Amino acid sequence: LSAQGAERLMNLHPMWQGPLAVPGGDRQSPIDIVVRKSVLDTELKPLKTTYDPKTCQQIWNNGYSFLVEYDDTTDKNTLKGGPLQDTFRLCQFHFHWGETNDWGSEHTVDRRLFPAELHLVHWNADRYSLFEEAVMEDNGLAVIGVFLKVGKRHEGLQKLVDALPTIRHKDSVVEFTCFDPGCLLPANTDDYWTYHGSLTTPPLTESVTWIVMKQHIEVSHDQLAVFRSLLFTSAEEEVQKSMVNNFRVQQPLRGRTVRSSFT
Ligand code: SG4
Ligand code: ZN
Repeated sequence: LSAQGAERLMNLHPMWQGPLAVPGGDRQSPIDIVVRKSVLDTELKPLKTTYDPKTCQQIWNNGYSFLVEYDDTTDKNTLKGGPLQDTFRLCQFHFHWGETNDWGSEHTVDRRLFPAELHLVHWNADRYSLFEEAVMEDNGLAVIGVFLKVGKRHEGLQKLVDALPTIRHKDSVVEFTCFDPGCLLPANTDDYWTYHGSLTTPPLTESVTWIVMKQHIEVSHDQLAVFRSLLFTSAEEEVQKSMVNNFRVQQPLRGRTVRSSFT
């Protein structure tokens, strides 16, 4: 899939039509991570995640991806350490994926595409009082990115996959409880790349510290096929569109450094 091809696929989606709240700047995401150019930073700490499955609330098809949302009114789901100075709270996670297994991730590693990518979205609760506020601010968000590869079935993911048929259409929401987001992290979270970037959908604000895991997780082809059975469209629309290729094209690095926690 060429960059132009992907841009064309993306621009067909209504989310990308109309003016953007903030025009693209100098630190946009996603990017290609060039391993040879990433710089080892020995000051980078291991990541510390503490998640409480009981704070999981609902699963939602927002017409672009599906989101699993958490209660973020208290400090029950936190991310600290790694490149971060502050404590960040999980509000939701979601995925991006392709129409086939040949592409779908937003980030790439030495130009290698993965079939899907998980984003665990956290906001800075030390500095801000709401997600909506943090989104607009420097150092407001920290997103963990995890690549998905096709292989054996992922047991943790299956509970989520089983819920997807109930939120097939845009704007459907169902209760979803007791899900540990930590089960979607790779075994090794000590090895990661980090850089300063943006949200990958409008408003594209440059508020994100990206933490991209070196190790991927494995999911089965059938599990990804259920992702692809979701729809971009609501039940009322005449022409139904499969939810696939919901990723943004790569953005220029523009002098930024990608740091790595490992050699
Ligand atoms: C997906 O579109 C989510 O559905 C959005 O969640 C999310 O926006 C957006 O991706 C961008 O997030 O980690 N890929 S990303 O940069 O988290 C936000 C909602 O619209 C603001 C709630
Ligand atoms: Zn995302």
